[in-house]
Amino acid sequence: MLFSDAINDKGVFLEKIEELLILSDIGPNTTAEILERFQSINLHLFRVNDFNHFKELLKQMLHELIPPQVDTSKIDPGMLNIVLIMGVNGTGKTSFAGKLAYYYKSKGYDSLLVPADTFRAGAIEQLHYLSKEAGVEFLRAAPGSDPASVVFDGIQSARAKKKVLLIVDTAGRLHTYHNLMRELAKIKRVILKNAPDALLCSTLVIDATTGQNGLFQASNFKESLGVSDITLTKLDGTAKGGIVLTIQKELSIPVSFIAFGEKITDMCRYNQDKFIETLLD
Ligand SMILES: Nc1nc2c(ncn2[C@@H]2O[C@H](COP(=O)(O)OP(=O)(O)OP(=O)(O)O)[C@@H](O)[C@H]2O)c(=O)[nH]1
Ligand SMILES: [Mg+2]
Repeated sequence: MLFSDAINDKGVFLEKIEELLILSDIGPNTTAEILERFQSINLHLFRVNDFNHFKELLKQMLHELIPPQVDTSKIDPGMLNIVLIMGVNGTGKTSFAGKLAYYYKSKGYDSLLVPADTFRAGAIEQLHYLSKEAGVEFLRAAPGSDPASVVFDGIQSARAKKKVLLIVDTAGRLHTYHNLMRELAKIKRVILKNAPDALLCSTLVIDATTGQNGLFQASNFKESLGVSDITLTKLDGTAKGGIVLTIQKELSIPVSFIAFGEKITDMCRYNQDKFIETLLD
């Protein structure tokens, strides 16, 4: 192969890499960073006629750029564990609450599901239905009641019933975004005040189909409320959800679970190696 052919191939392959990254939703900044790294690699190091070699290099780069996966399976059976599920409207929070209860039940950890979305008509019943599917208890709450009071009741009830896990579903949309953040902050204060000894995990649910907006959501929730980890939903569609790699890289928030369907079993732990593999398929 002539040297000029090699240069041409490199250019074509880099365009393909760029396309792959754009389609993965990893975001413009990380895409630019990766392309820059490719540009700085000596041409002789490339097996220029082998696109799979480029892909392998890309995987290597992603592993270097993204912090290594941390173990977020932190249920401590010796104390009360609380998962506060947060996120914007429609990301899959309530579905995830049911899936999580089912998942932990299968691991031997019993939970109480708490409907702190008292705002949206039907949200309480939706969670009640899921609790029956998951085979776990559900805390009754009246529509329109104060979500922080519901969480307070949930903490007392979980303690009385010696539950290992309290899973709190929250609203995604209130009259304004500001109100949503204020309500979540109040819920968090109630948890910290009334269960200071509990292990609290504040999980942000991000919908893979929202693409780049995921970074904006993660940044906002982190700043306003603190985020322990992320669950990425709706990976059963065409969206690849690569934005979580950029979220891990730029905001240092780990990913714990992925959801890929509407059934209660359509969820599993996040596996970074597998995720990157699928992303580049
Ligand atoms: N395809 C698919 N659909 C999902 C997934 N997770 C949730 N859904 C669907 O997305 C829609 C919204 O899910 P919810 O769980 O109600 O979302 P939410 O965040 O609780 O919504 P709000 O409480 O209104 O903010 C429902 O139709 C769910 O069945 C998923 O992983 N894949
Ligand atoms: Mg909901």
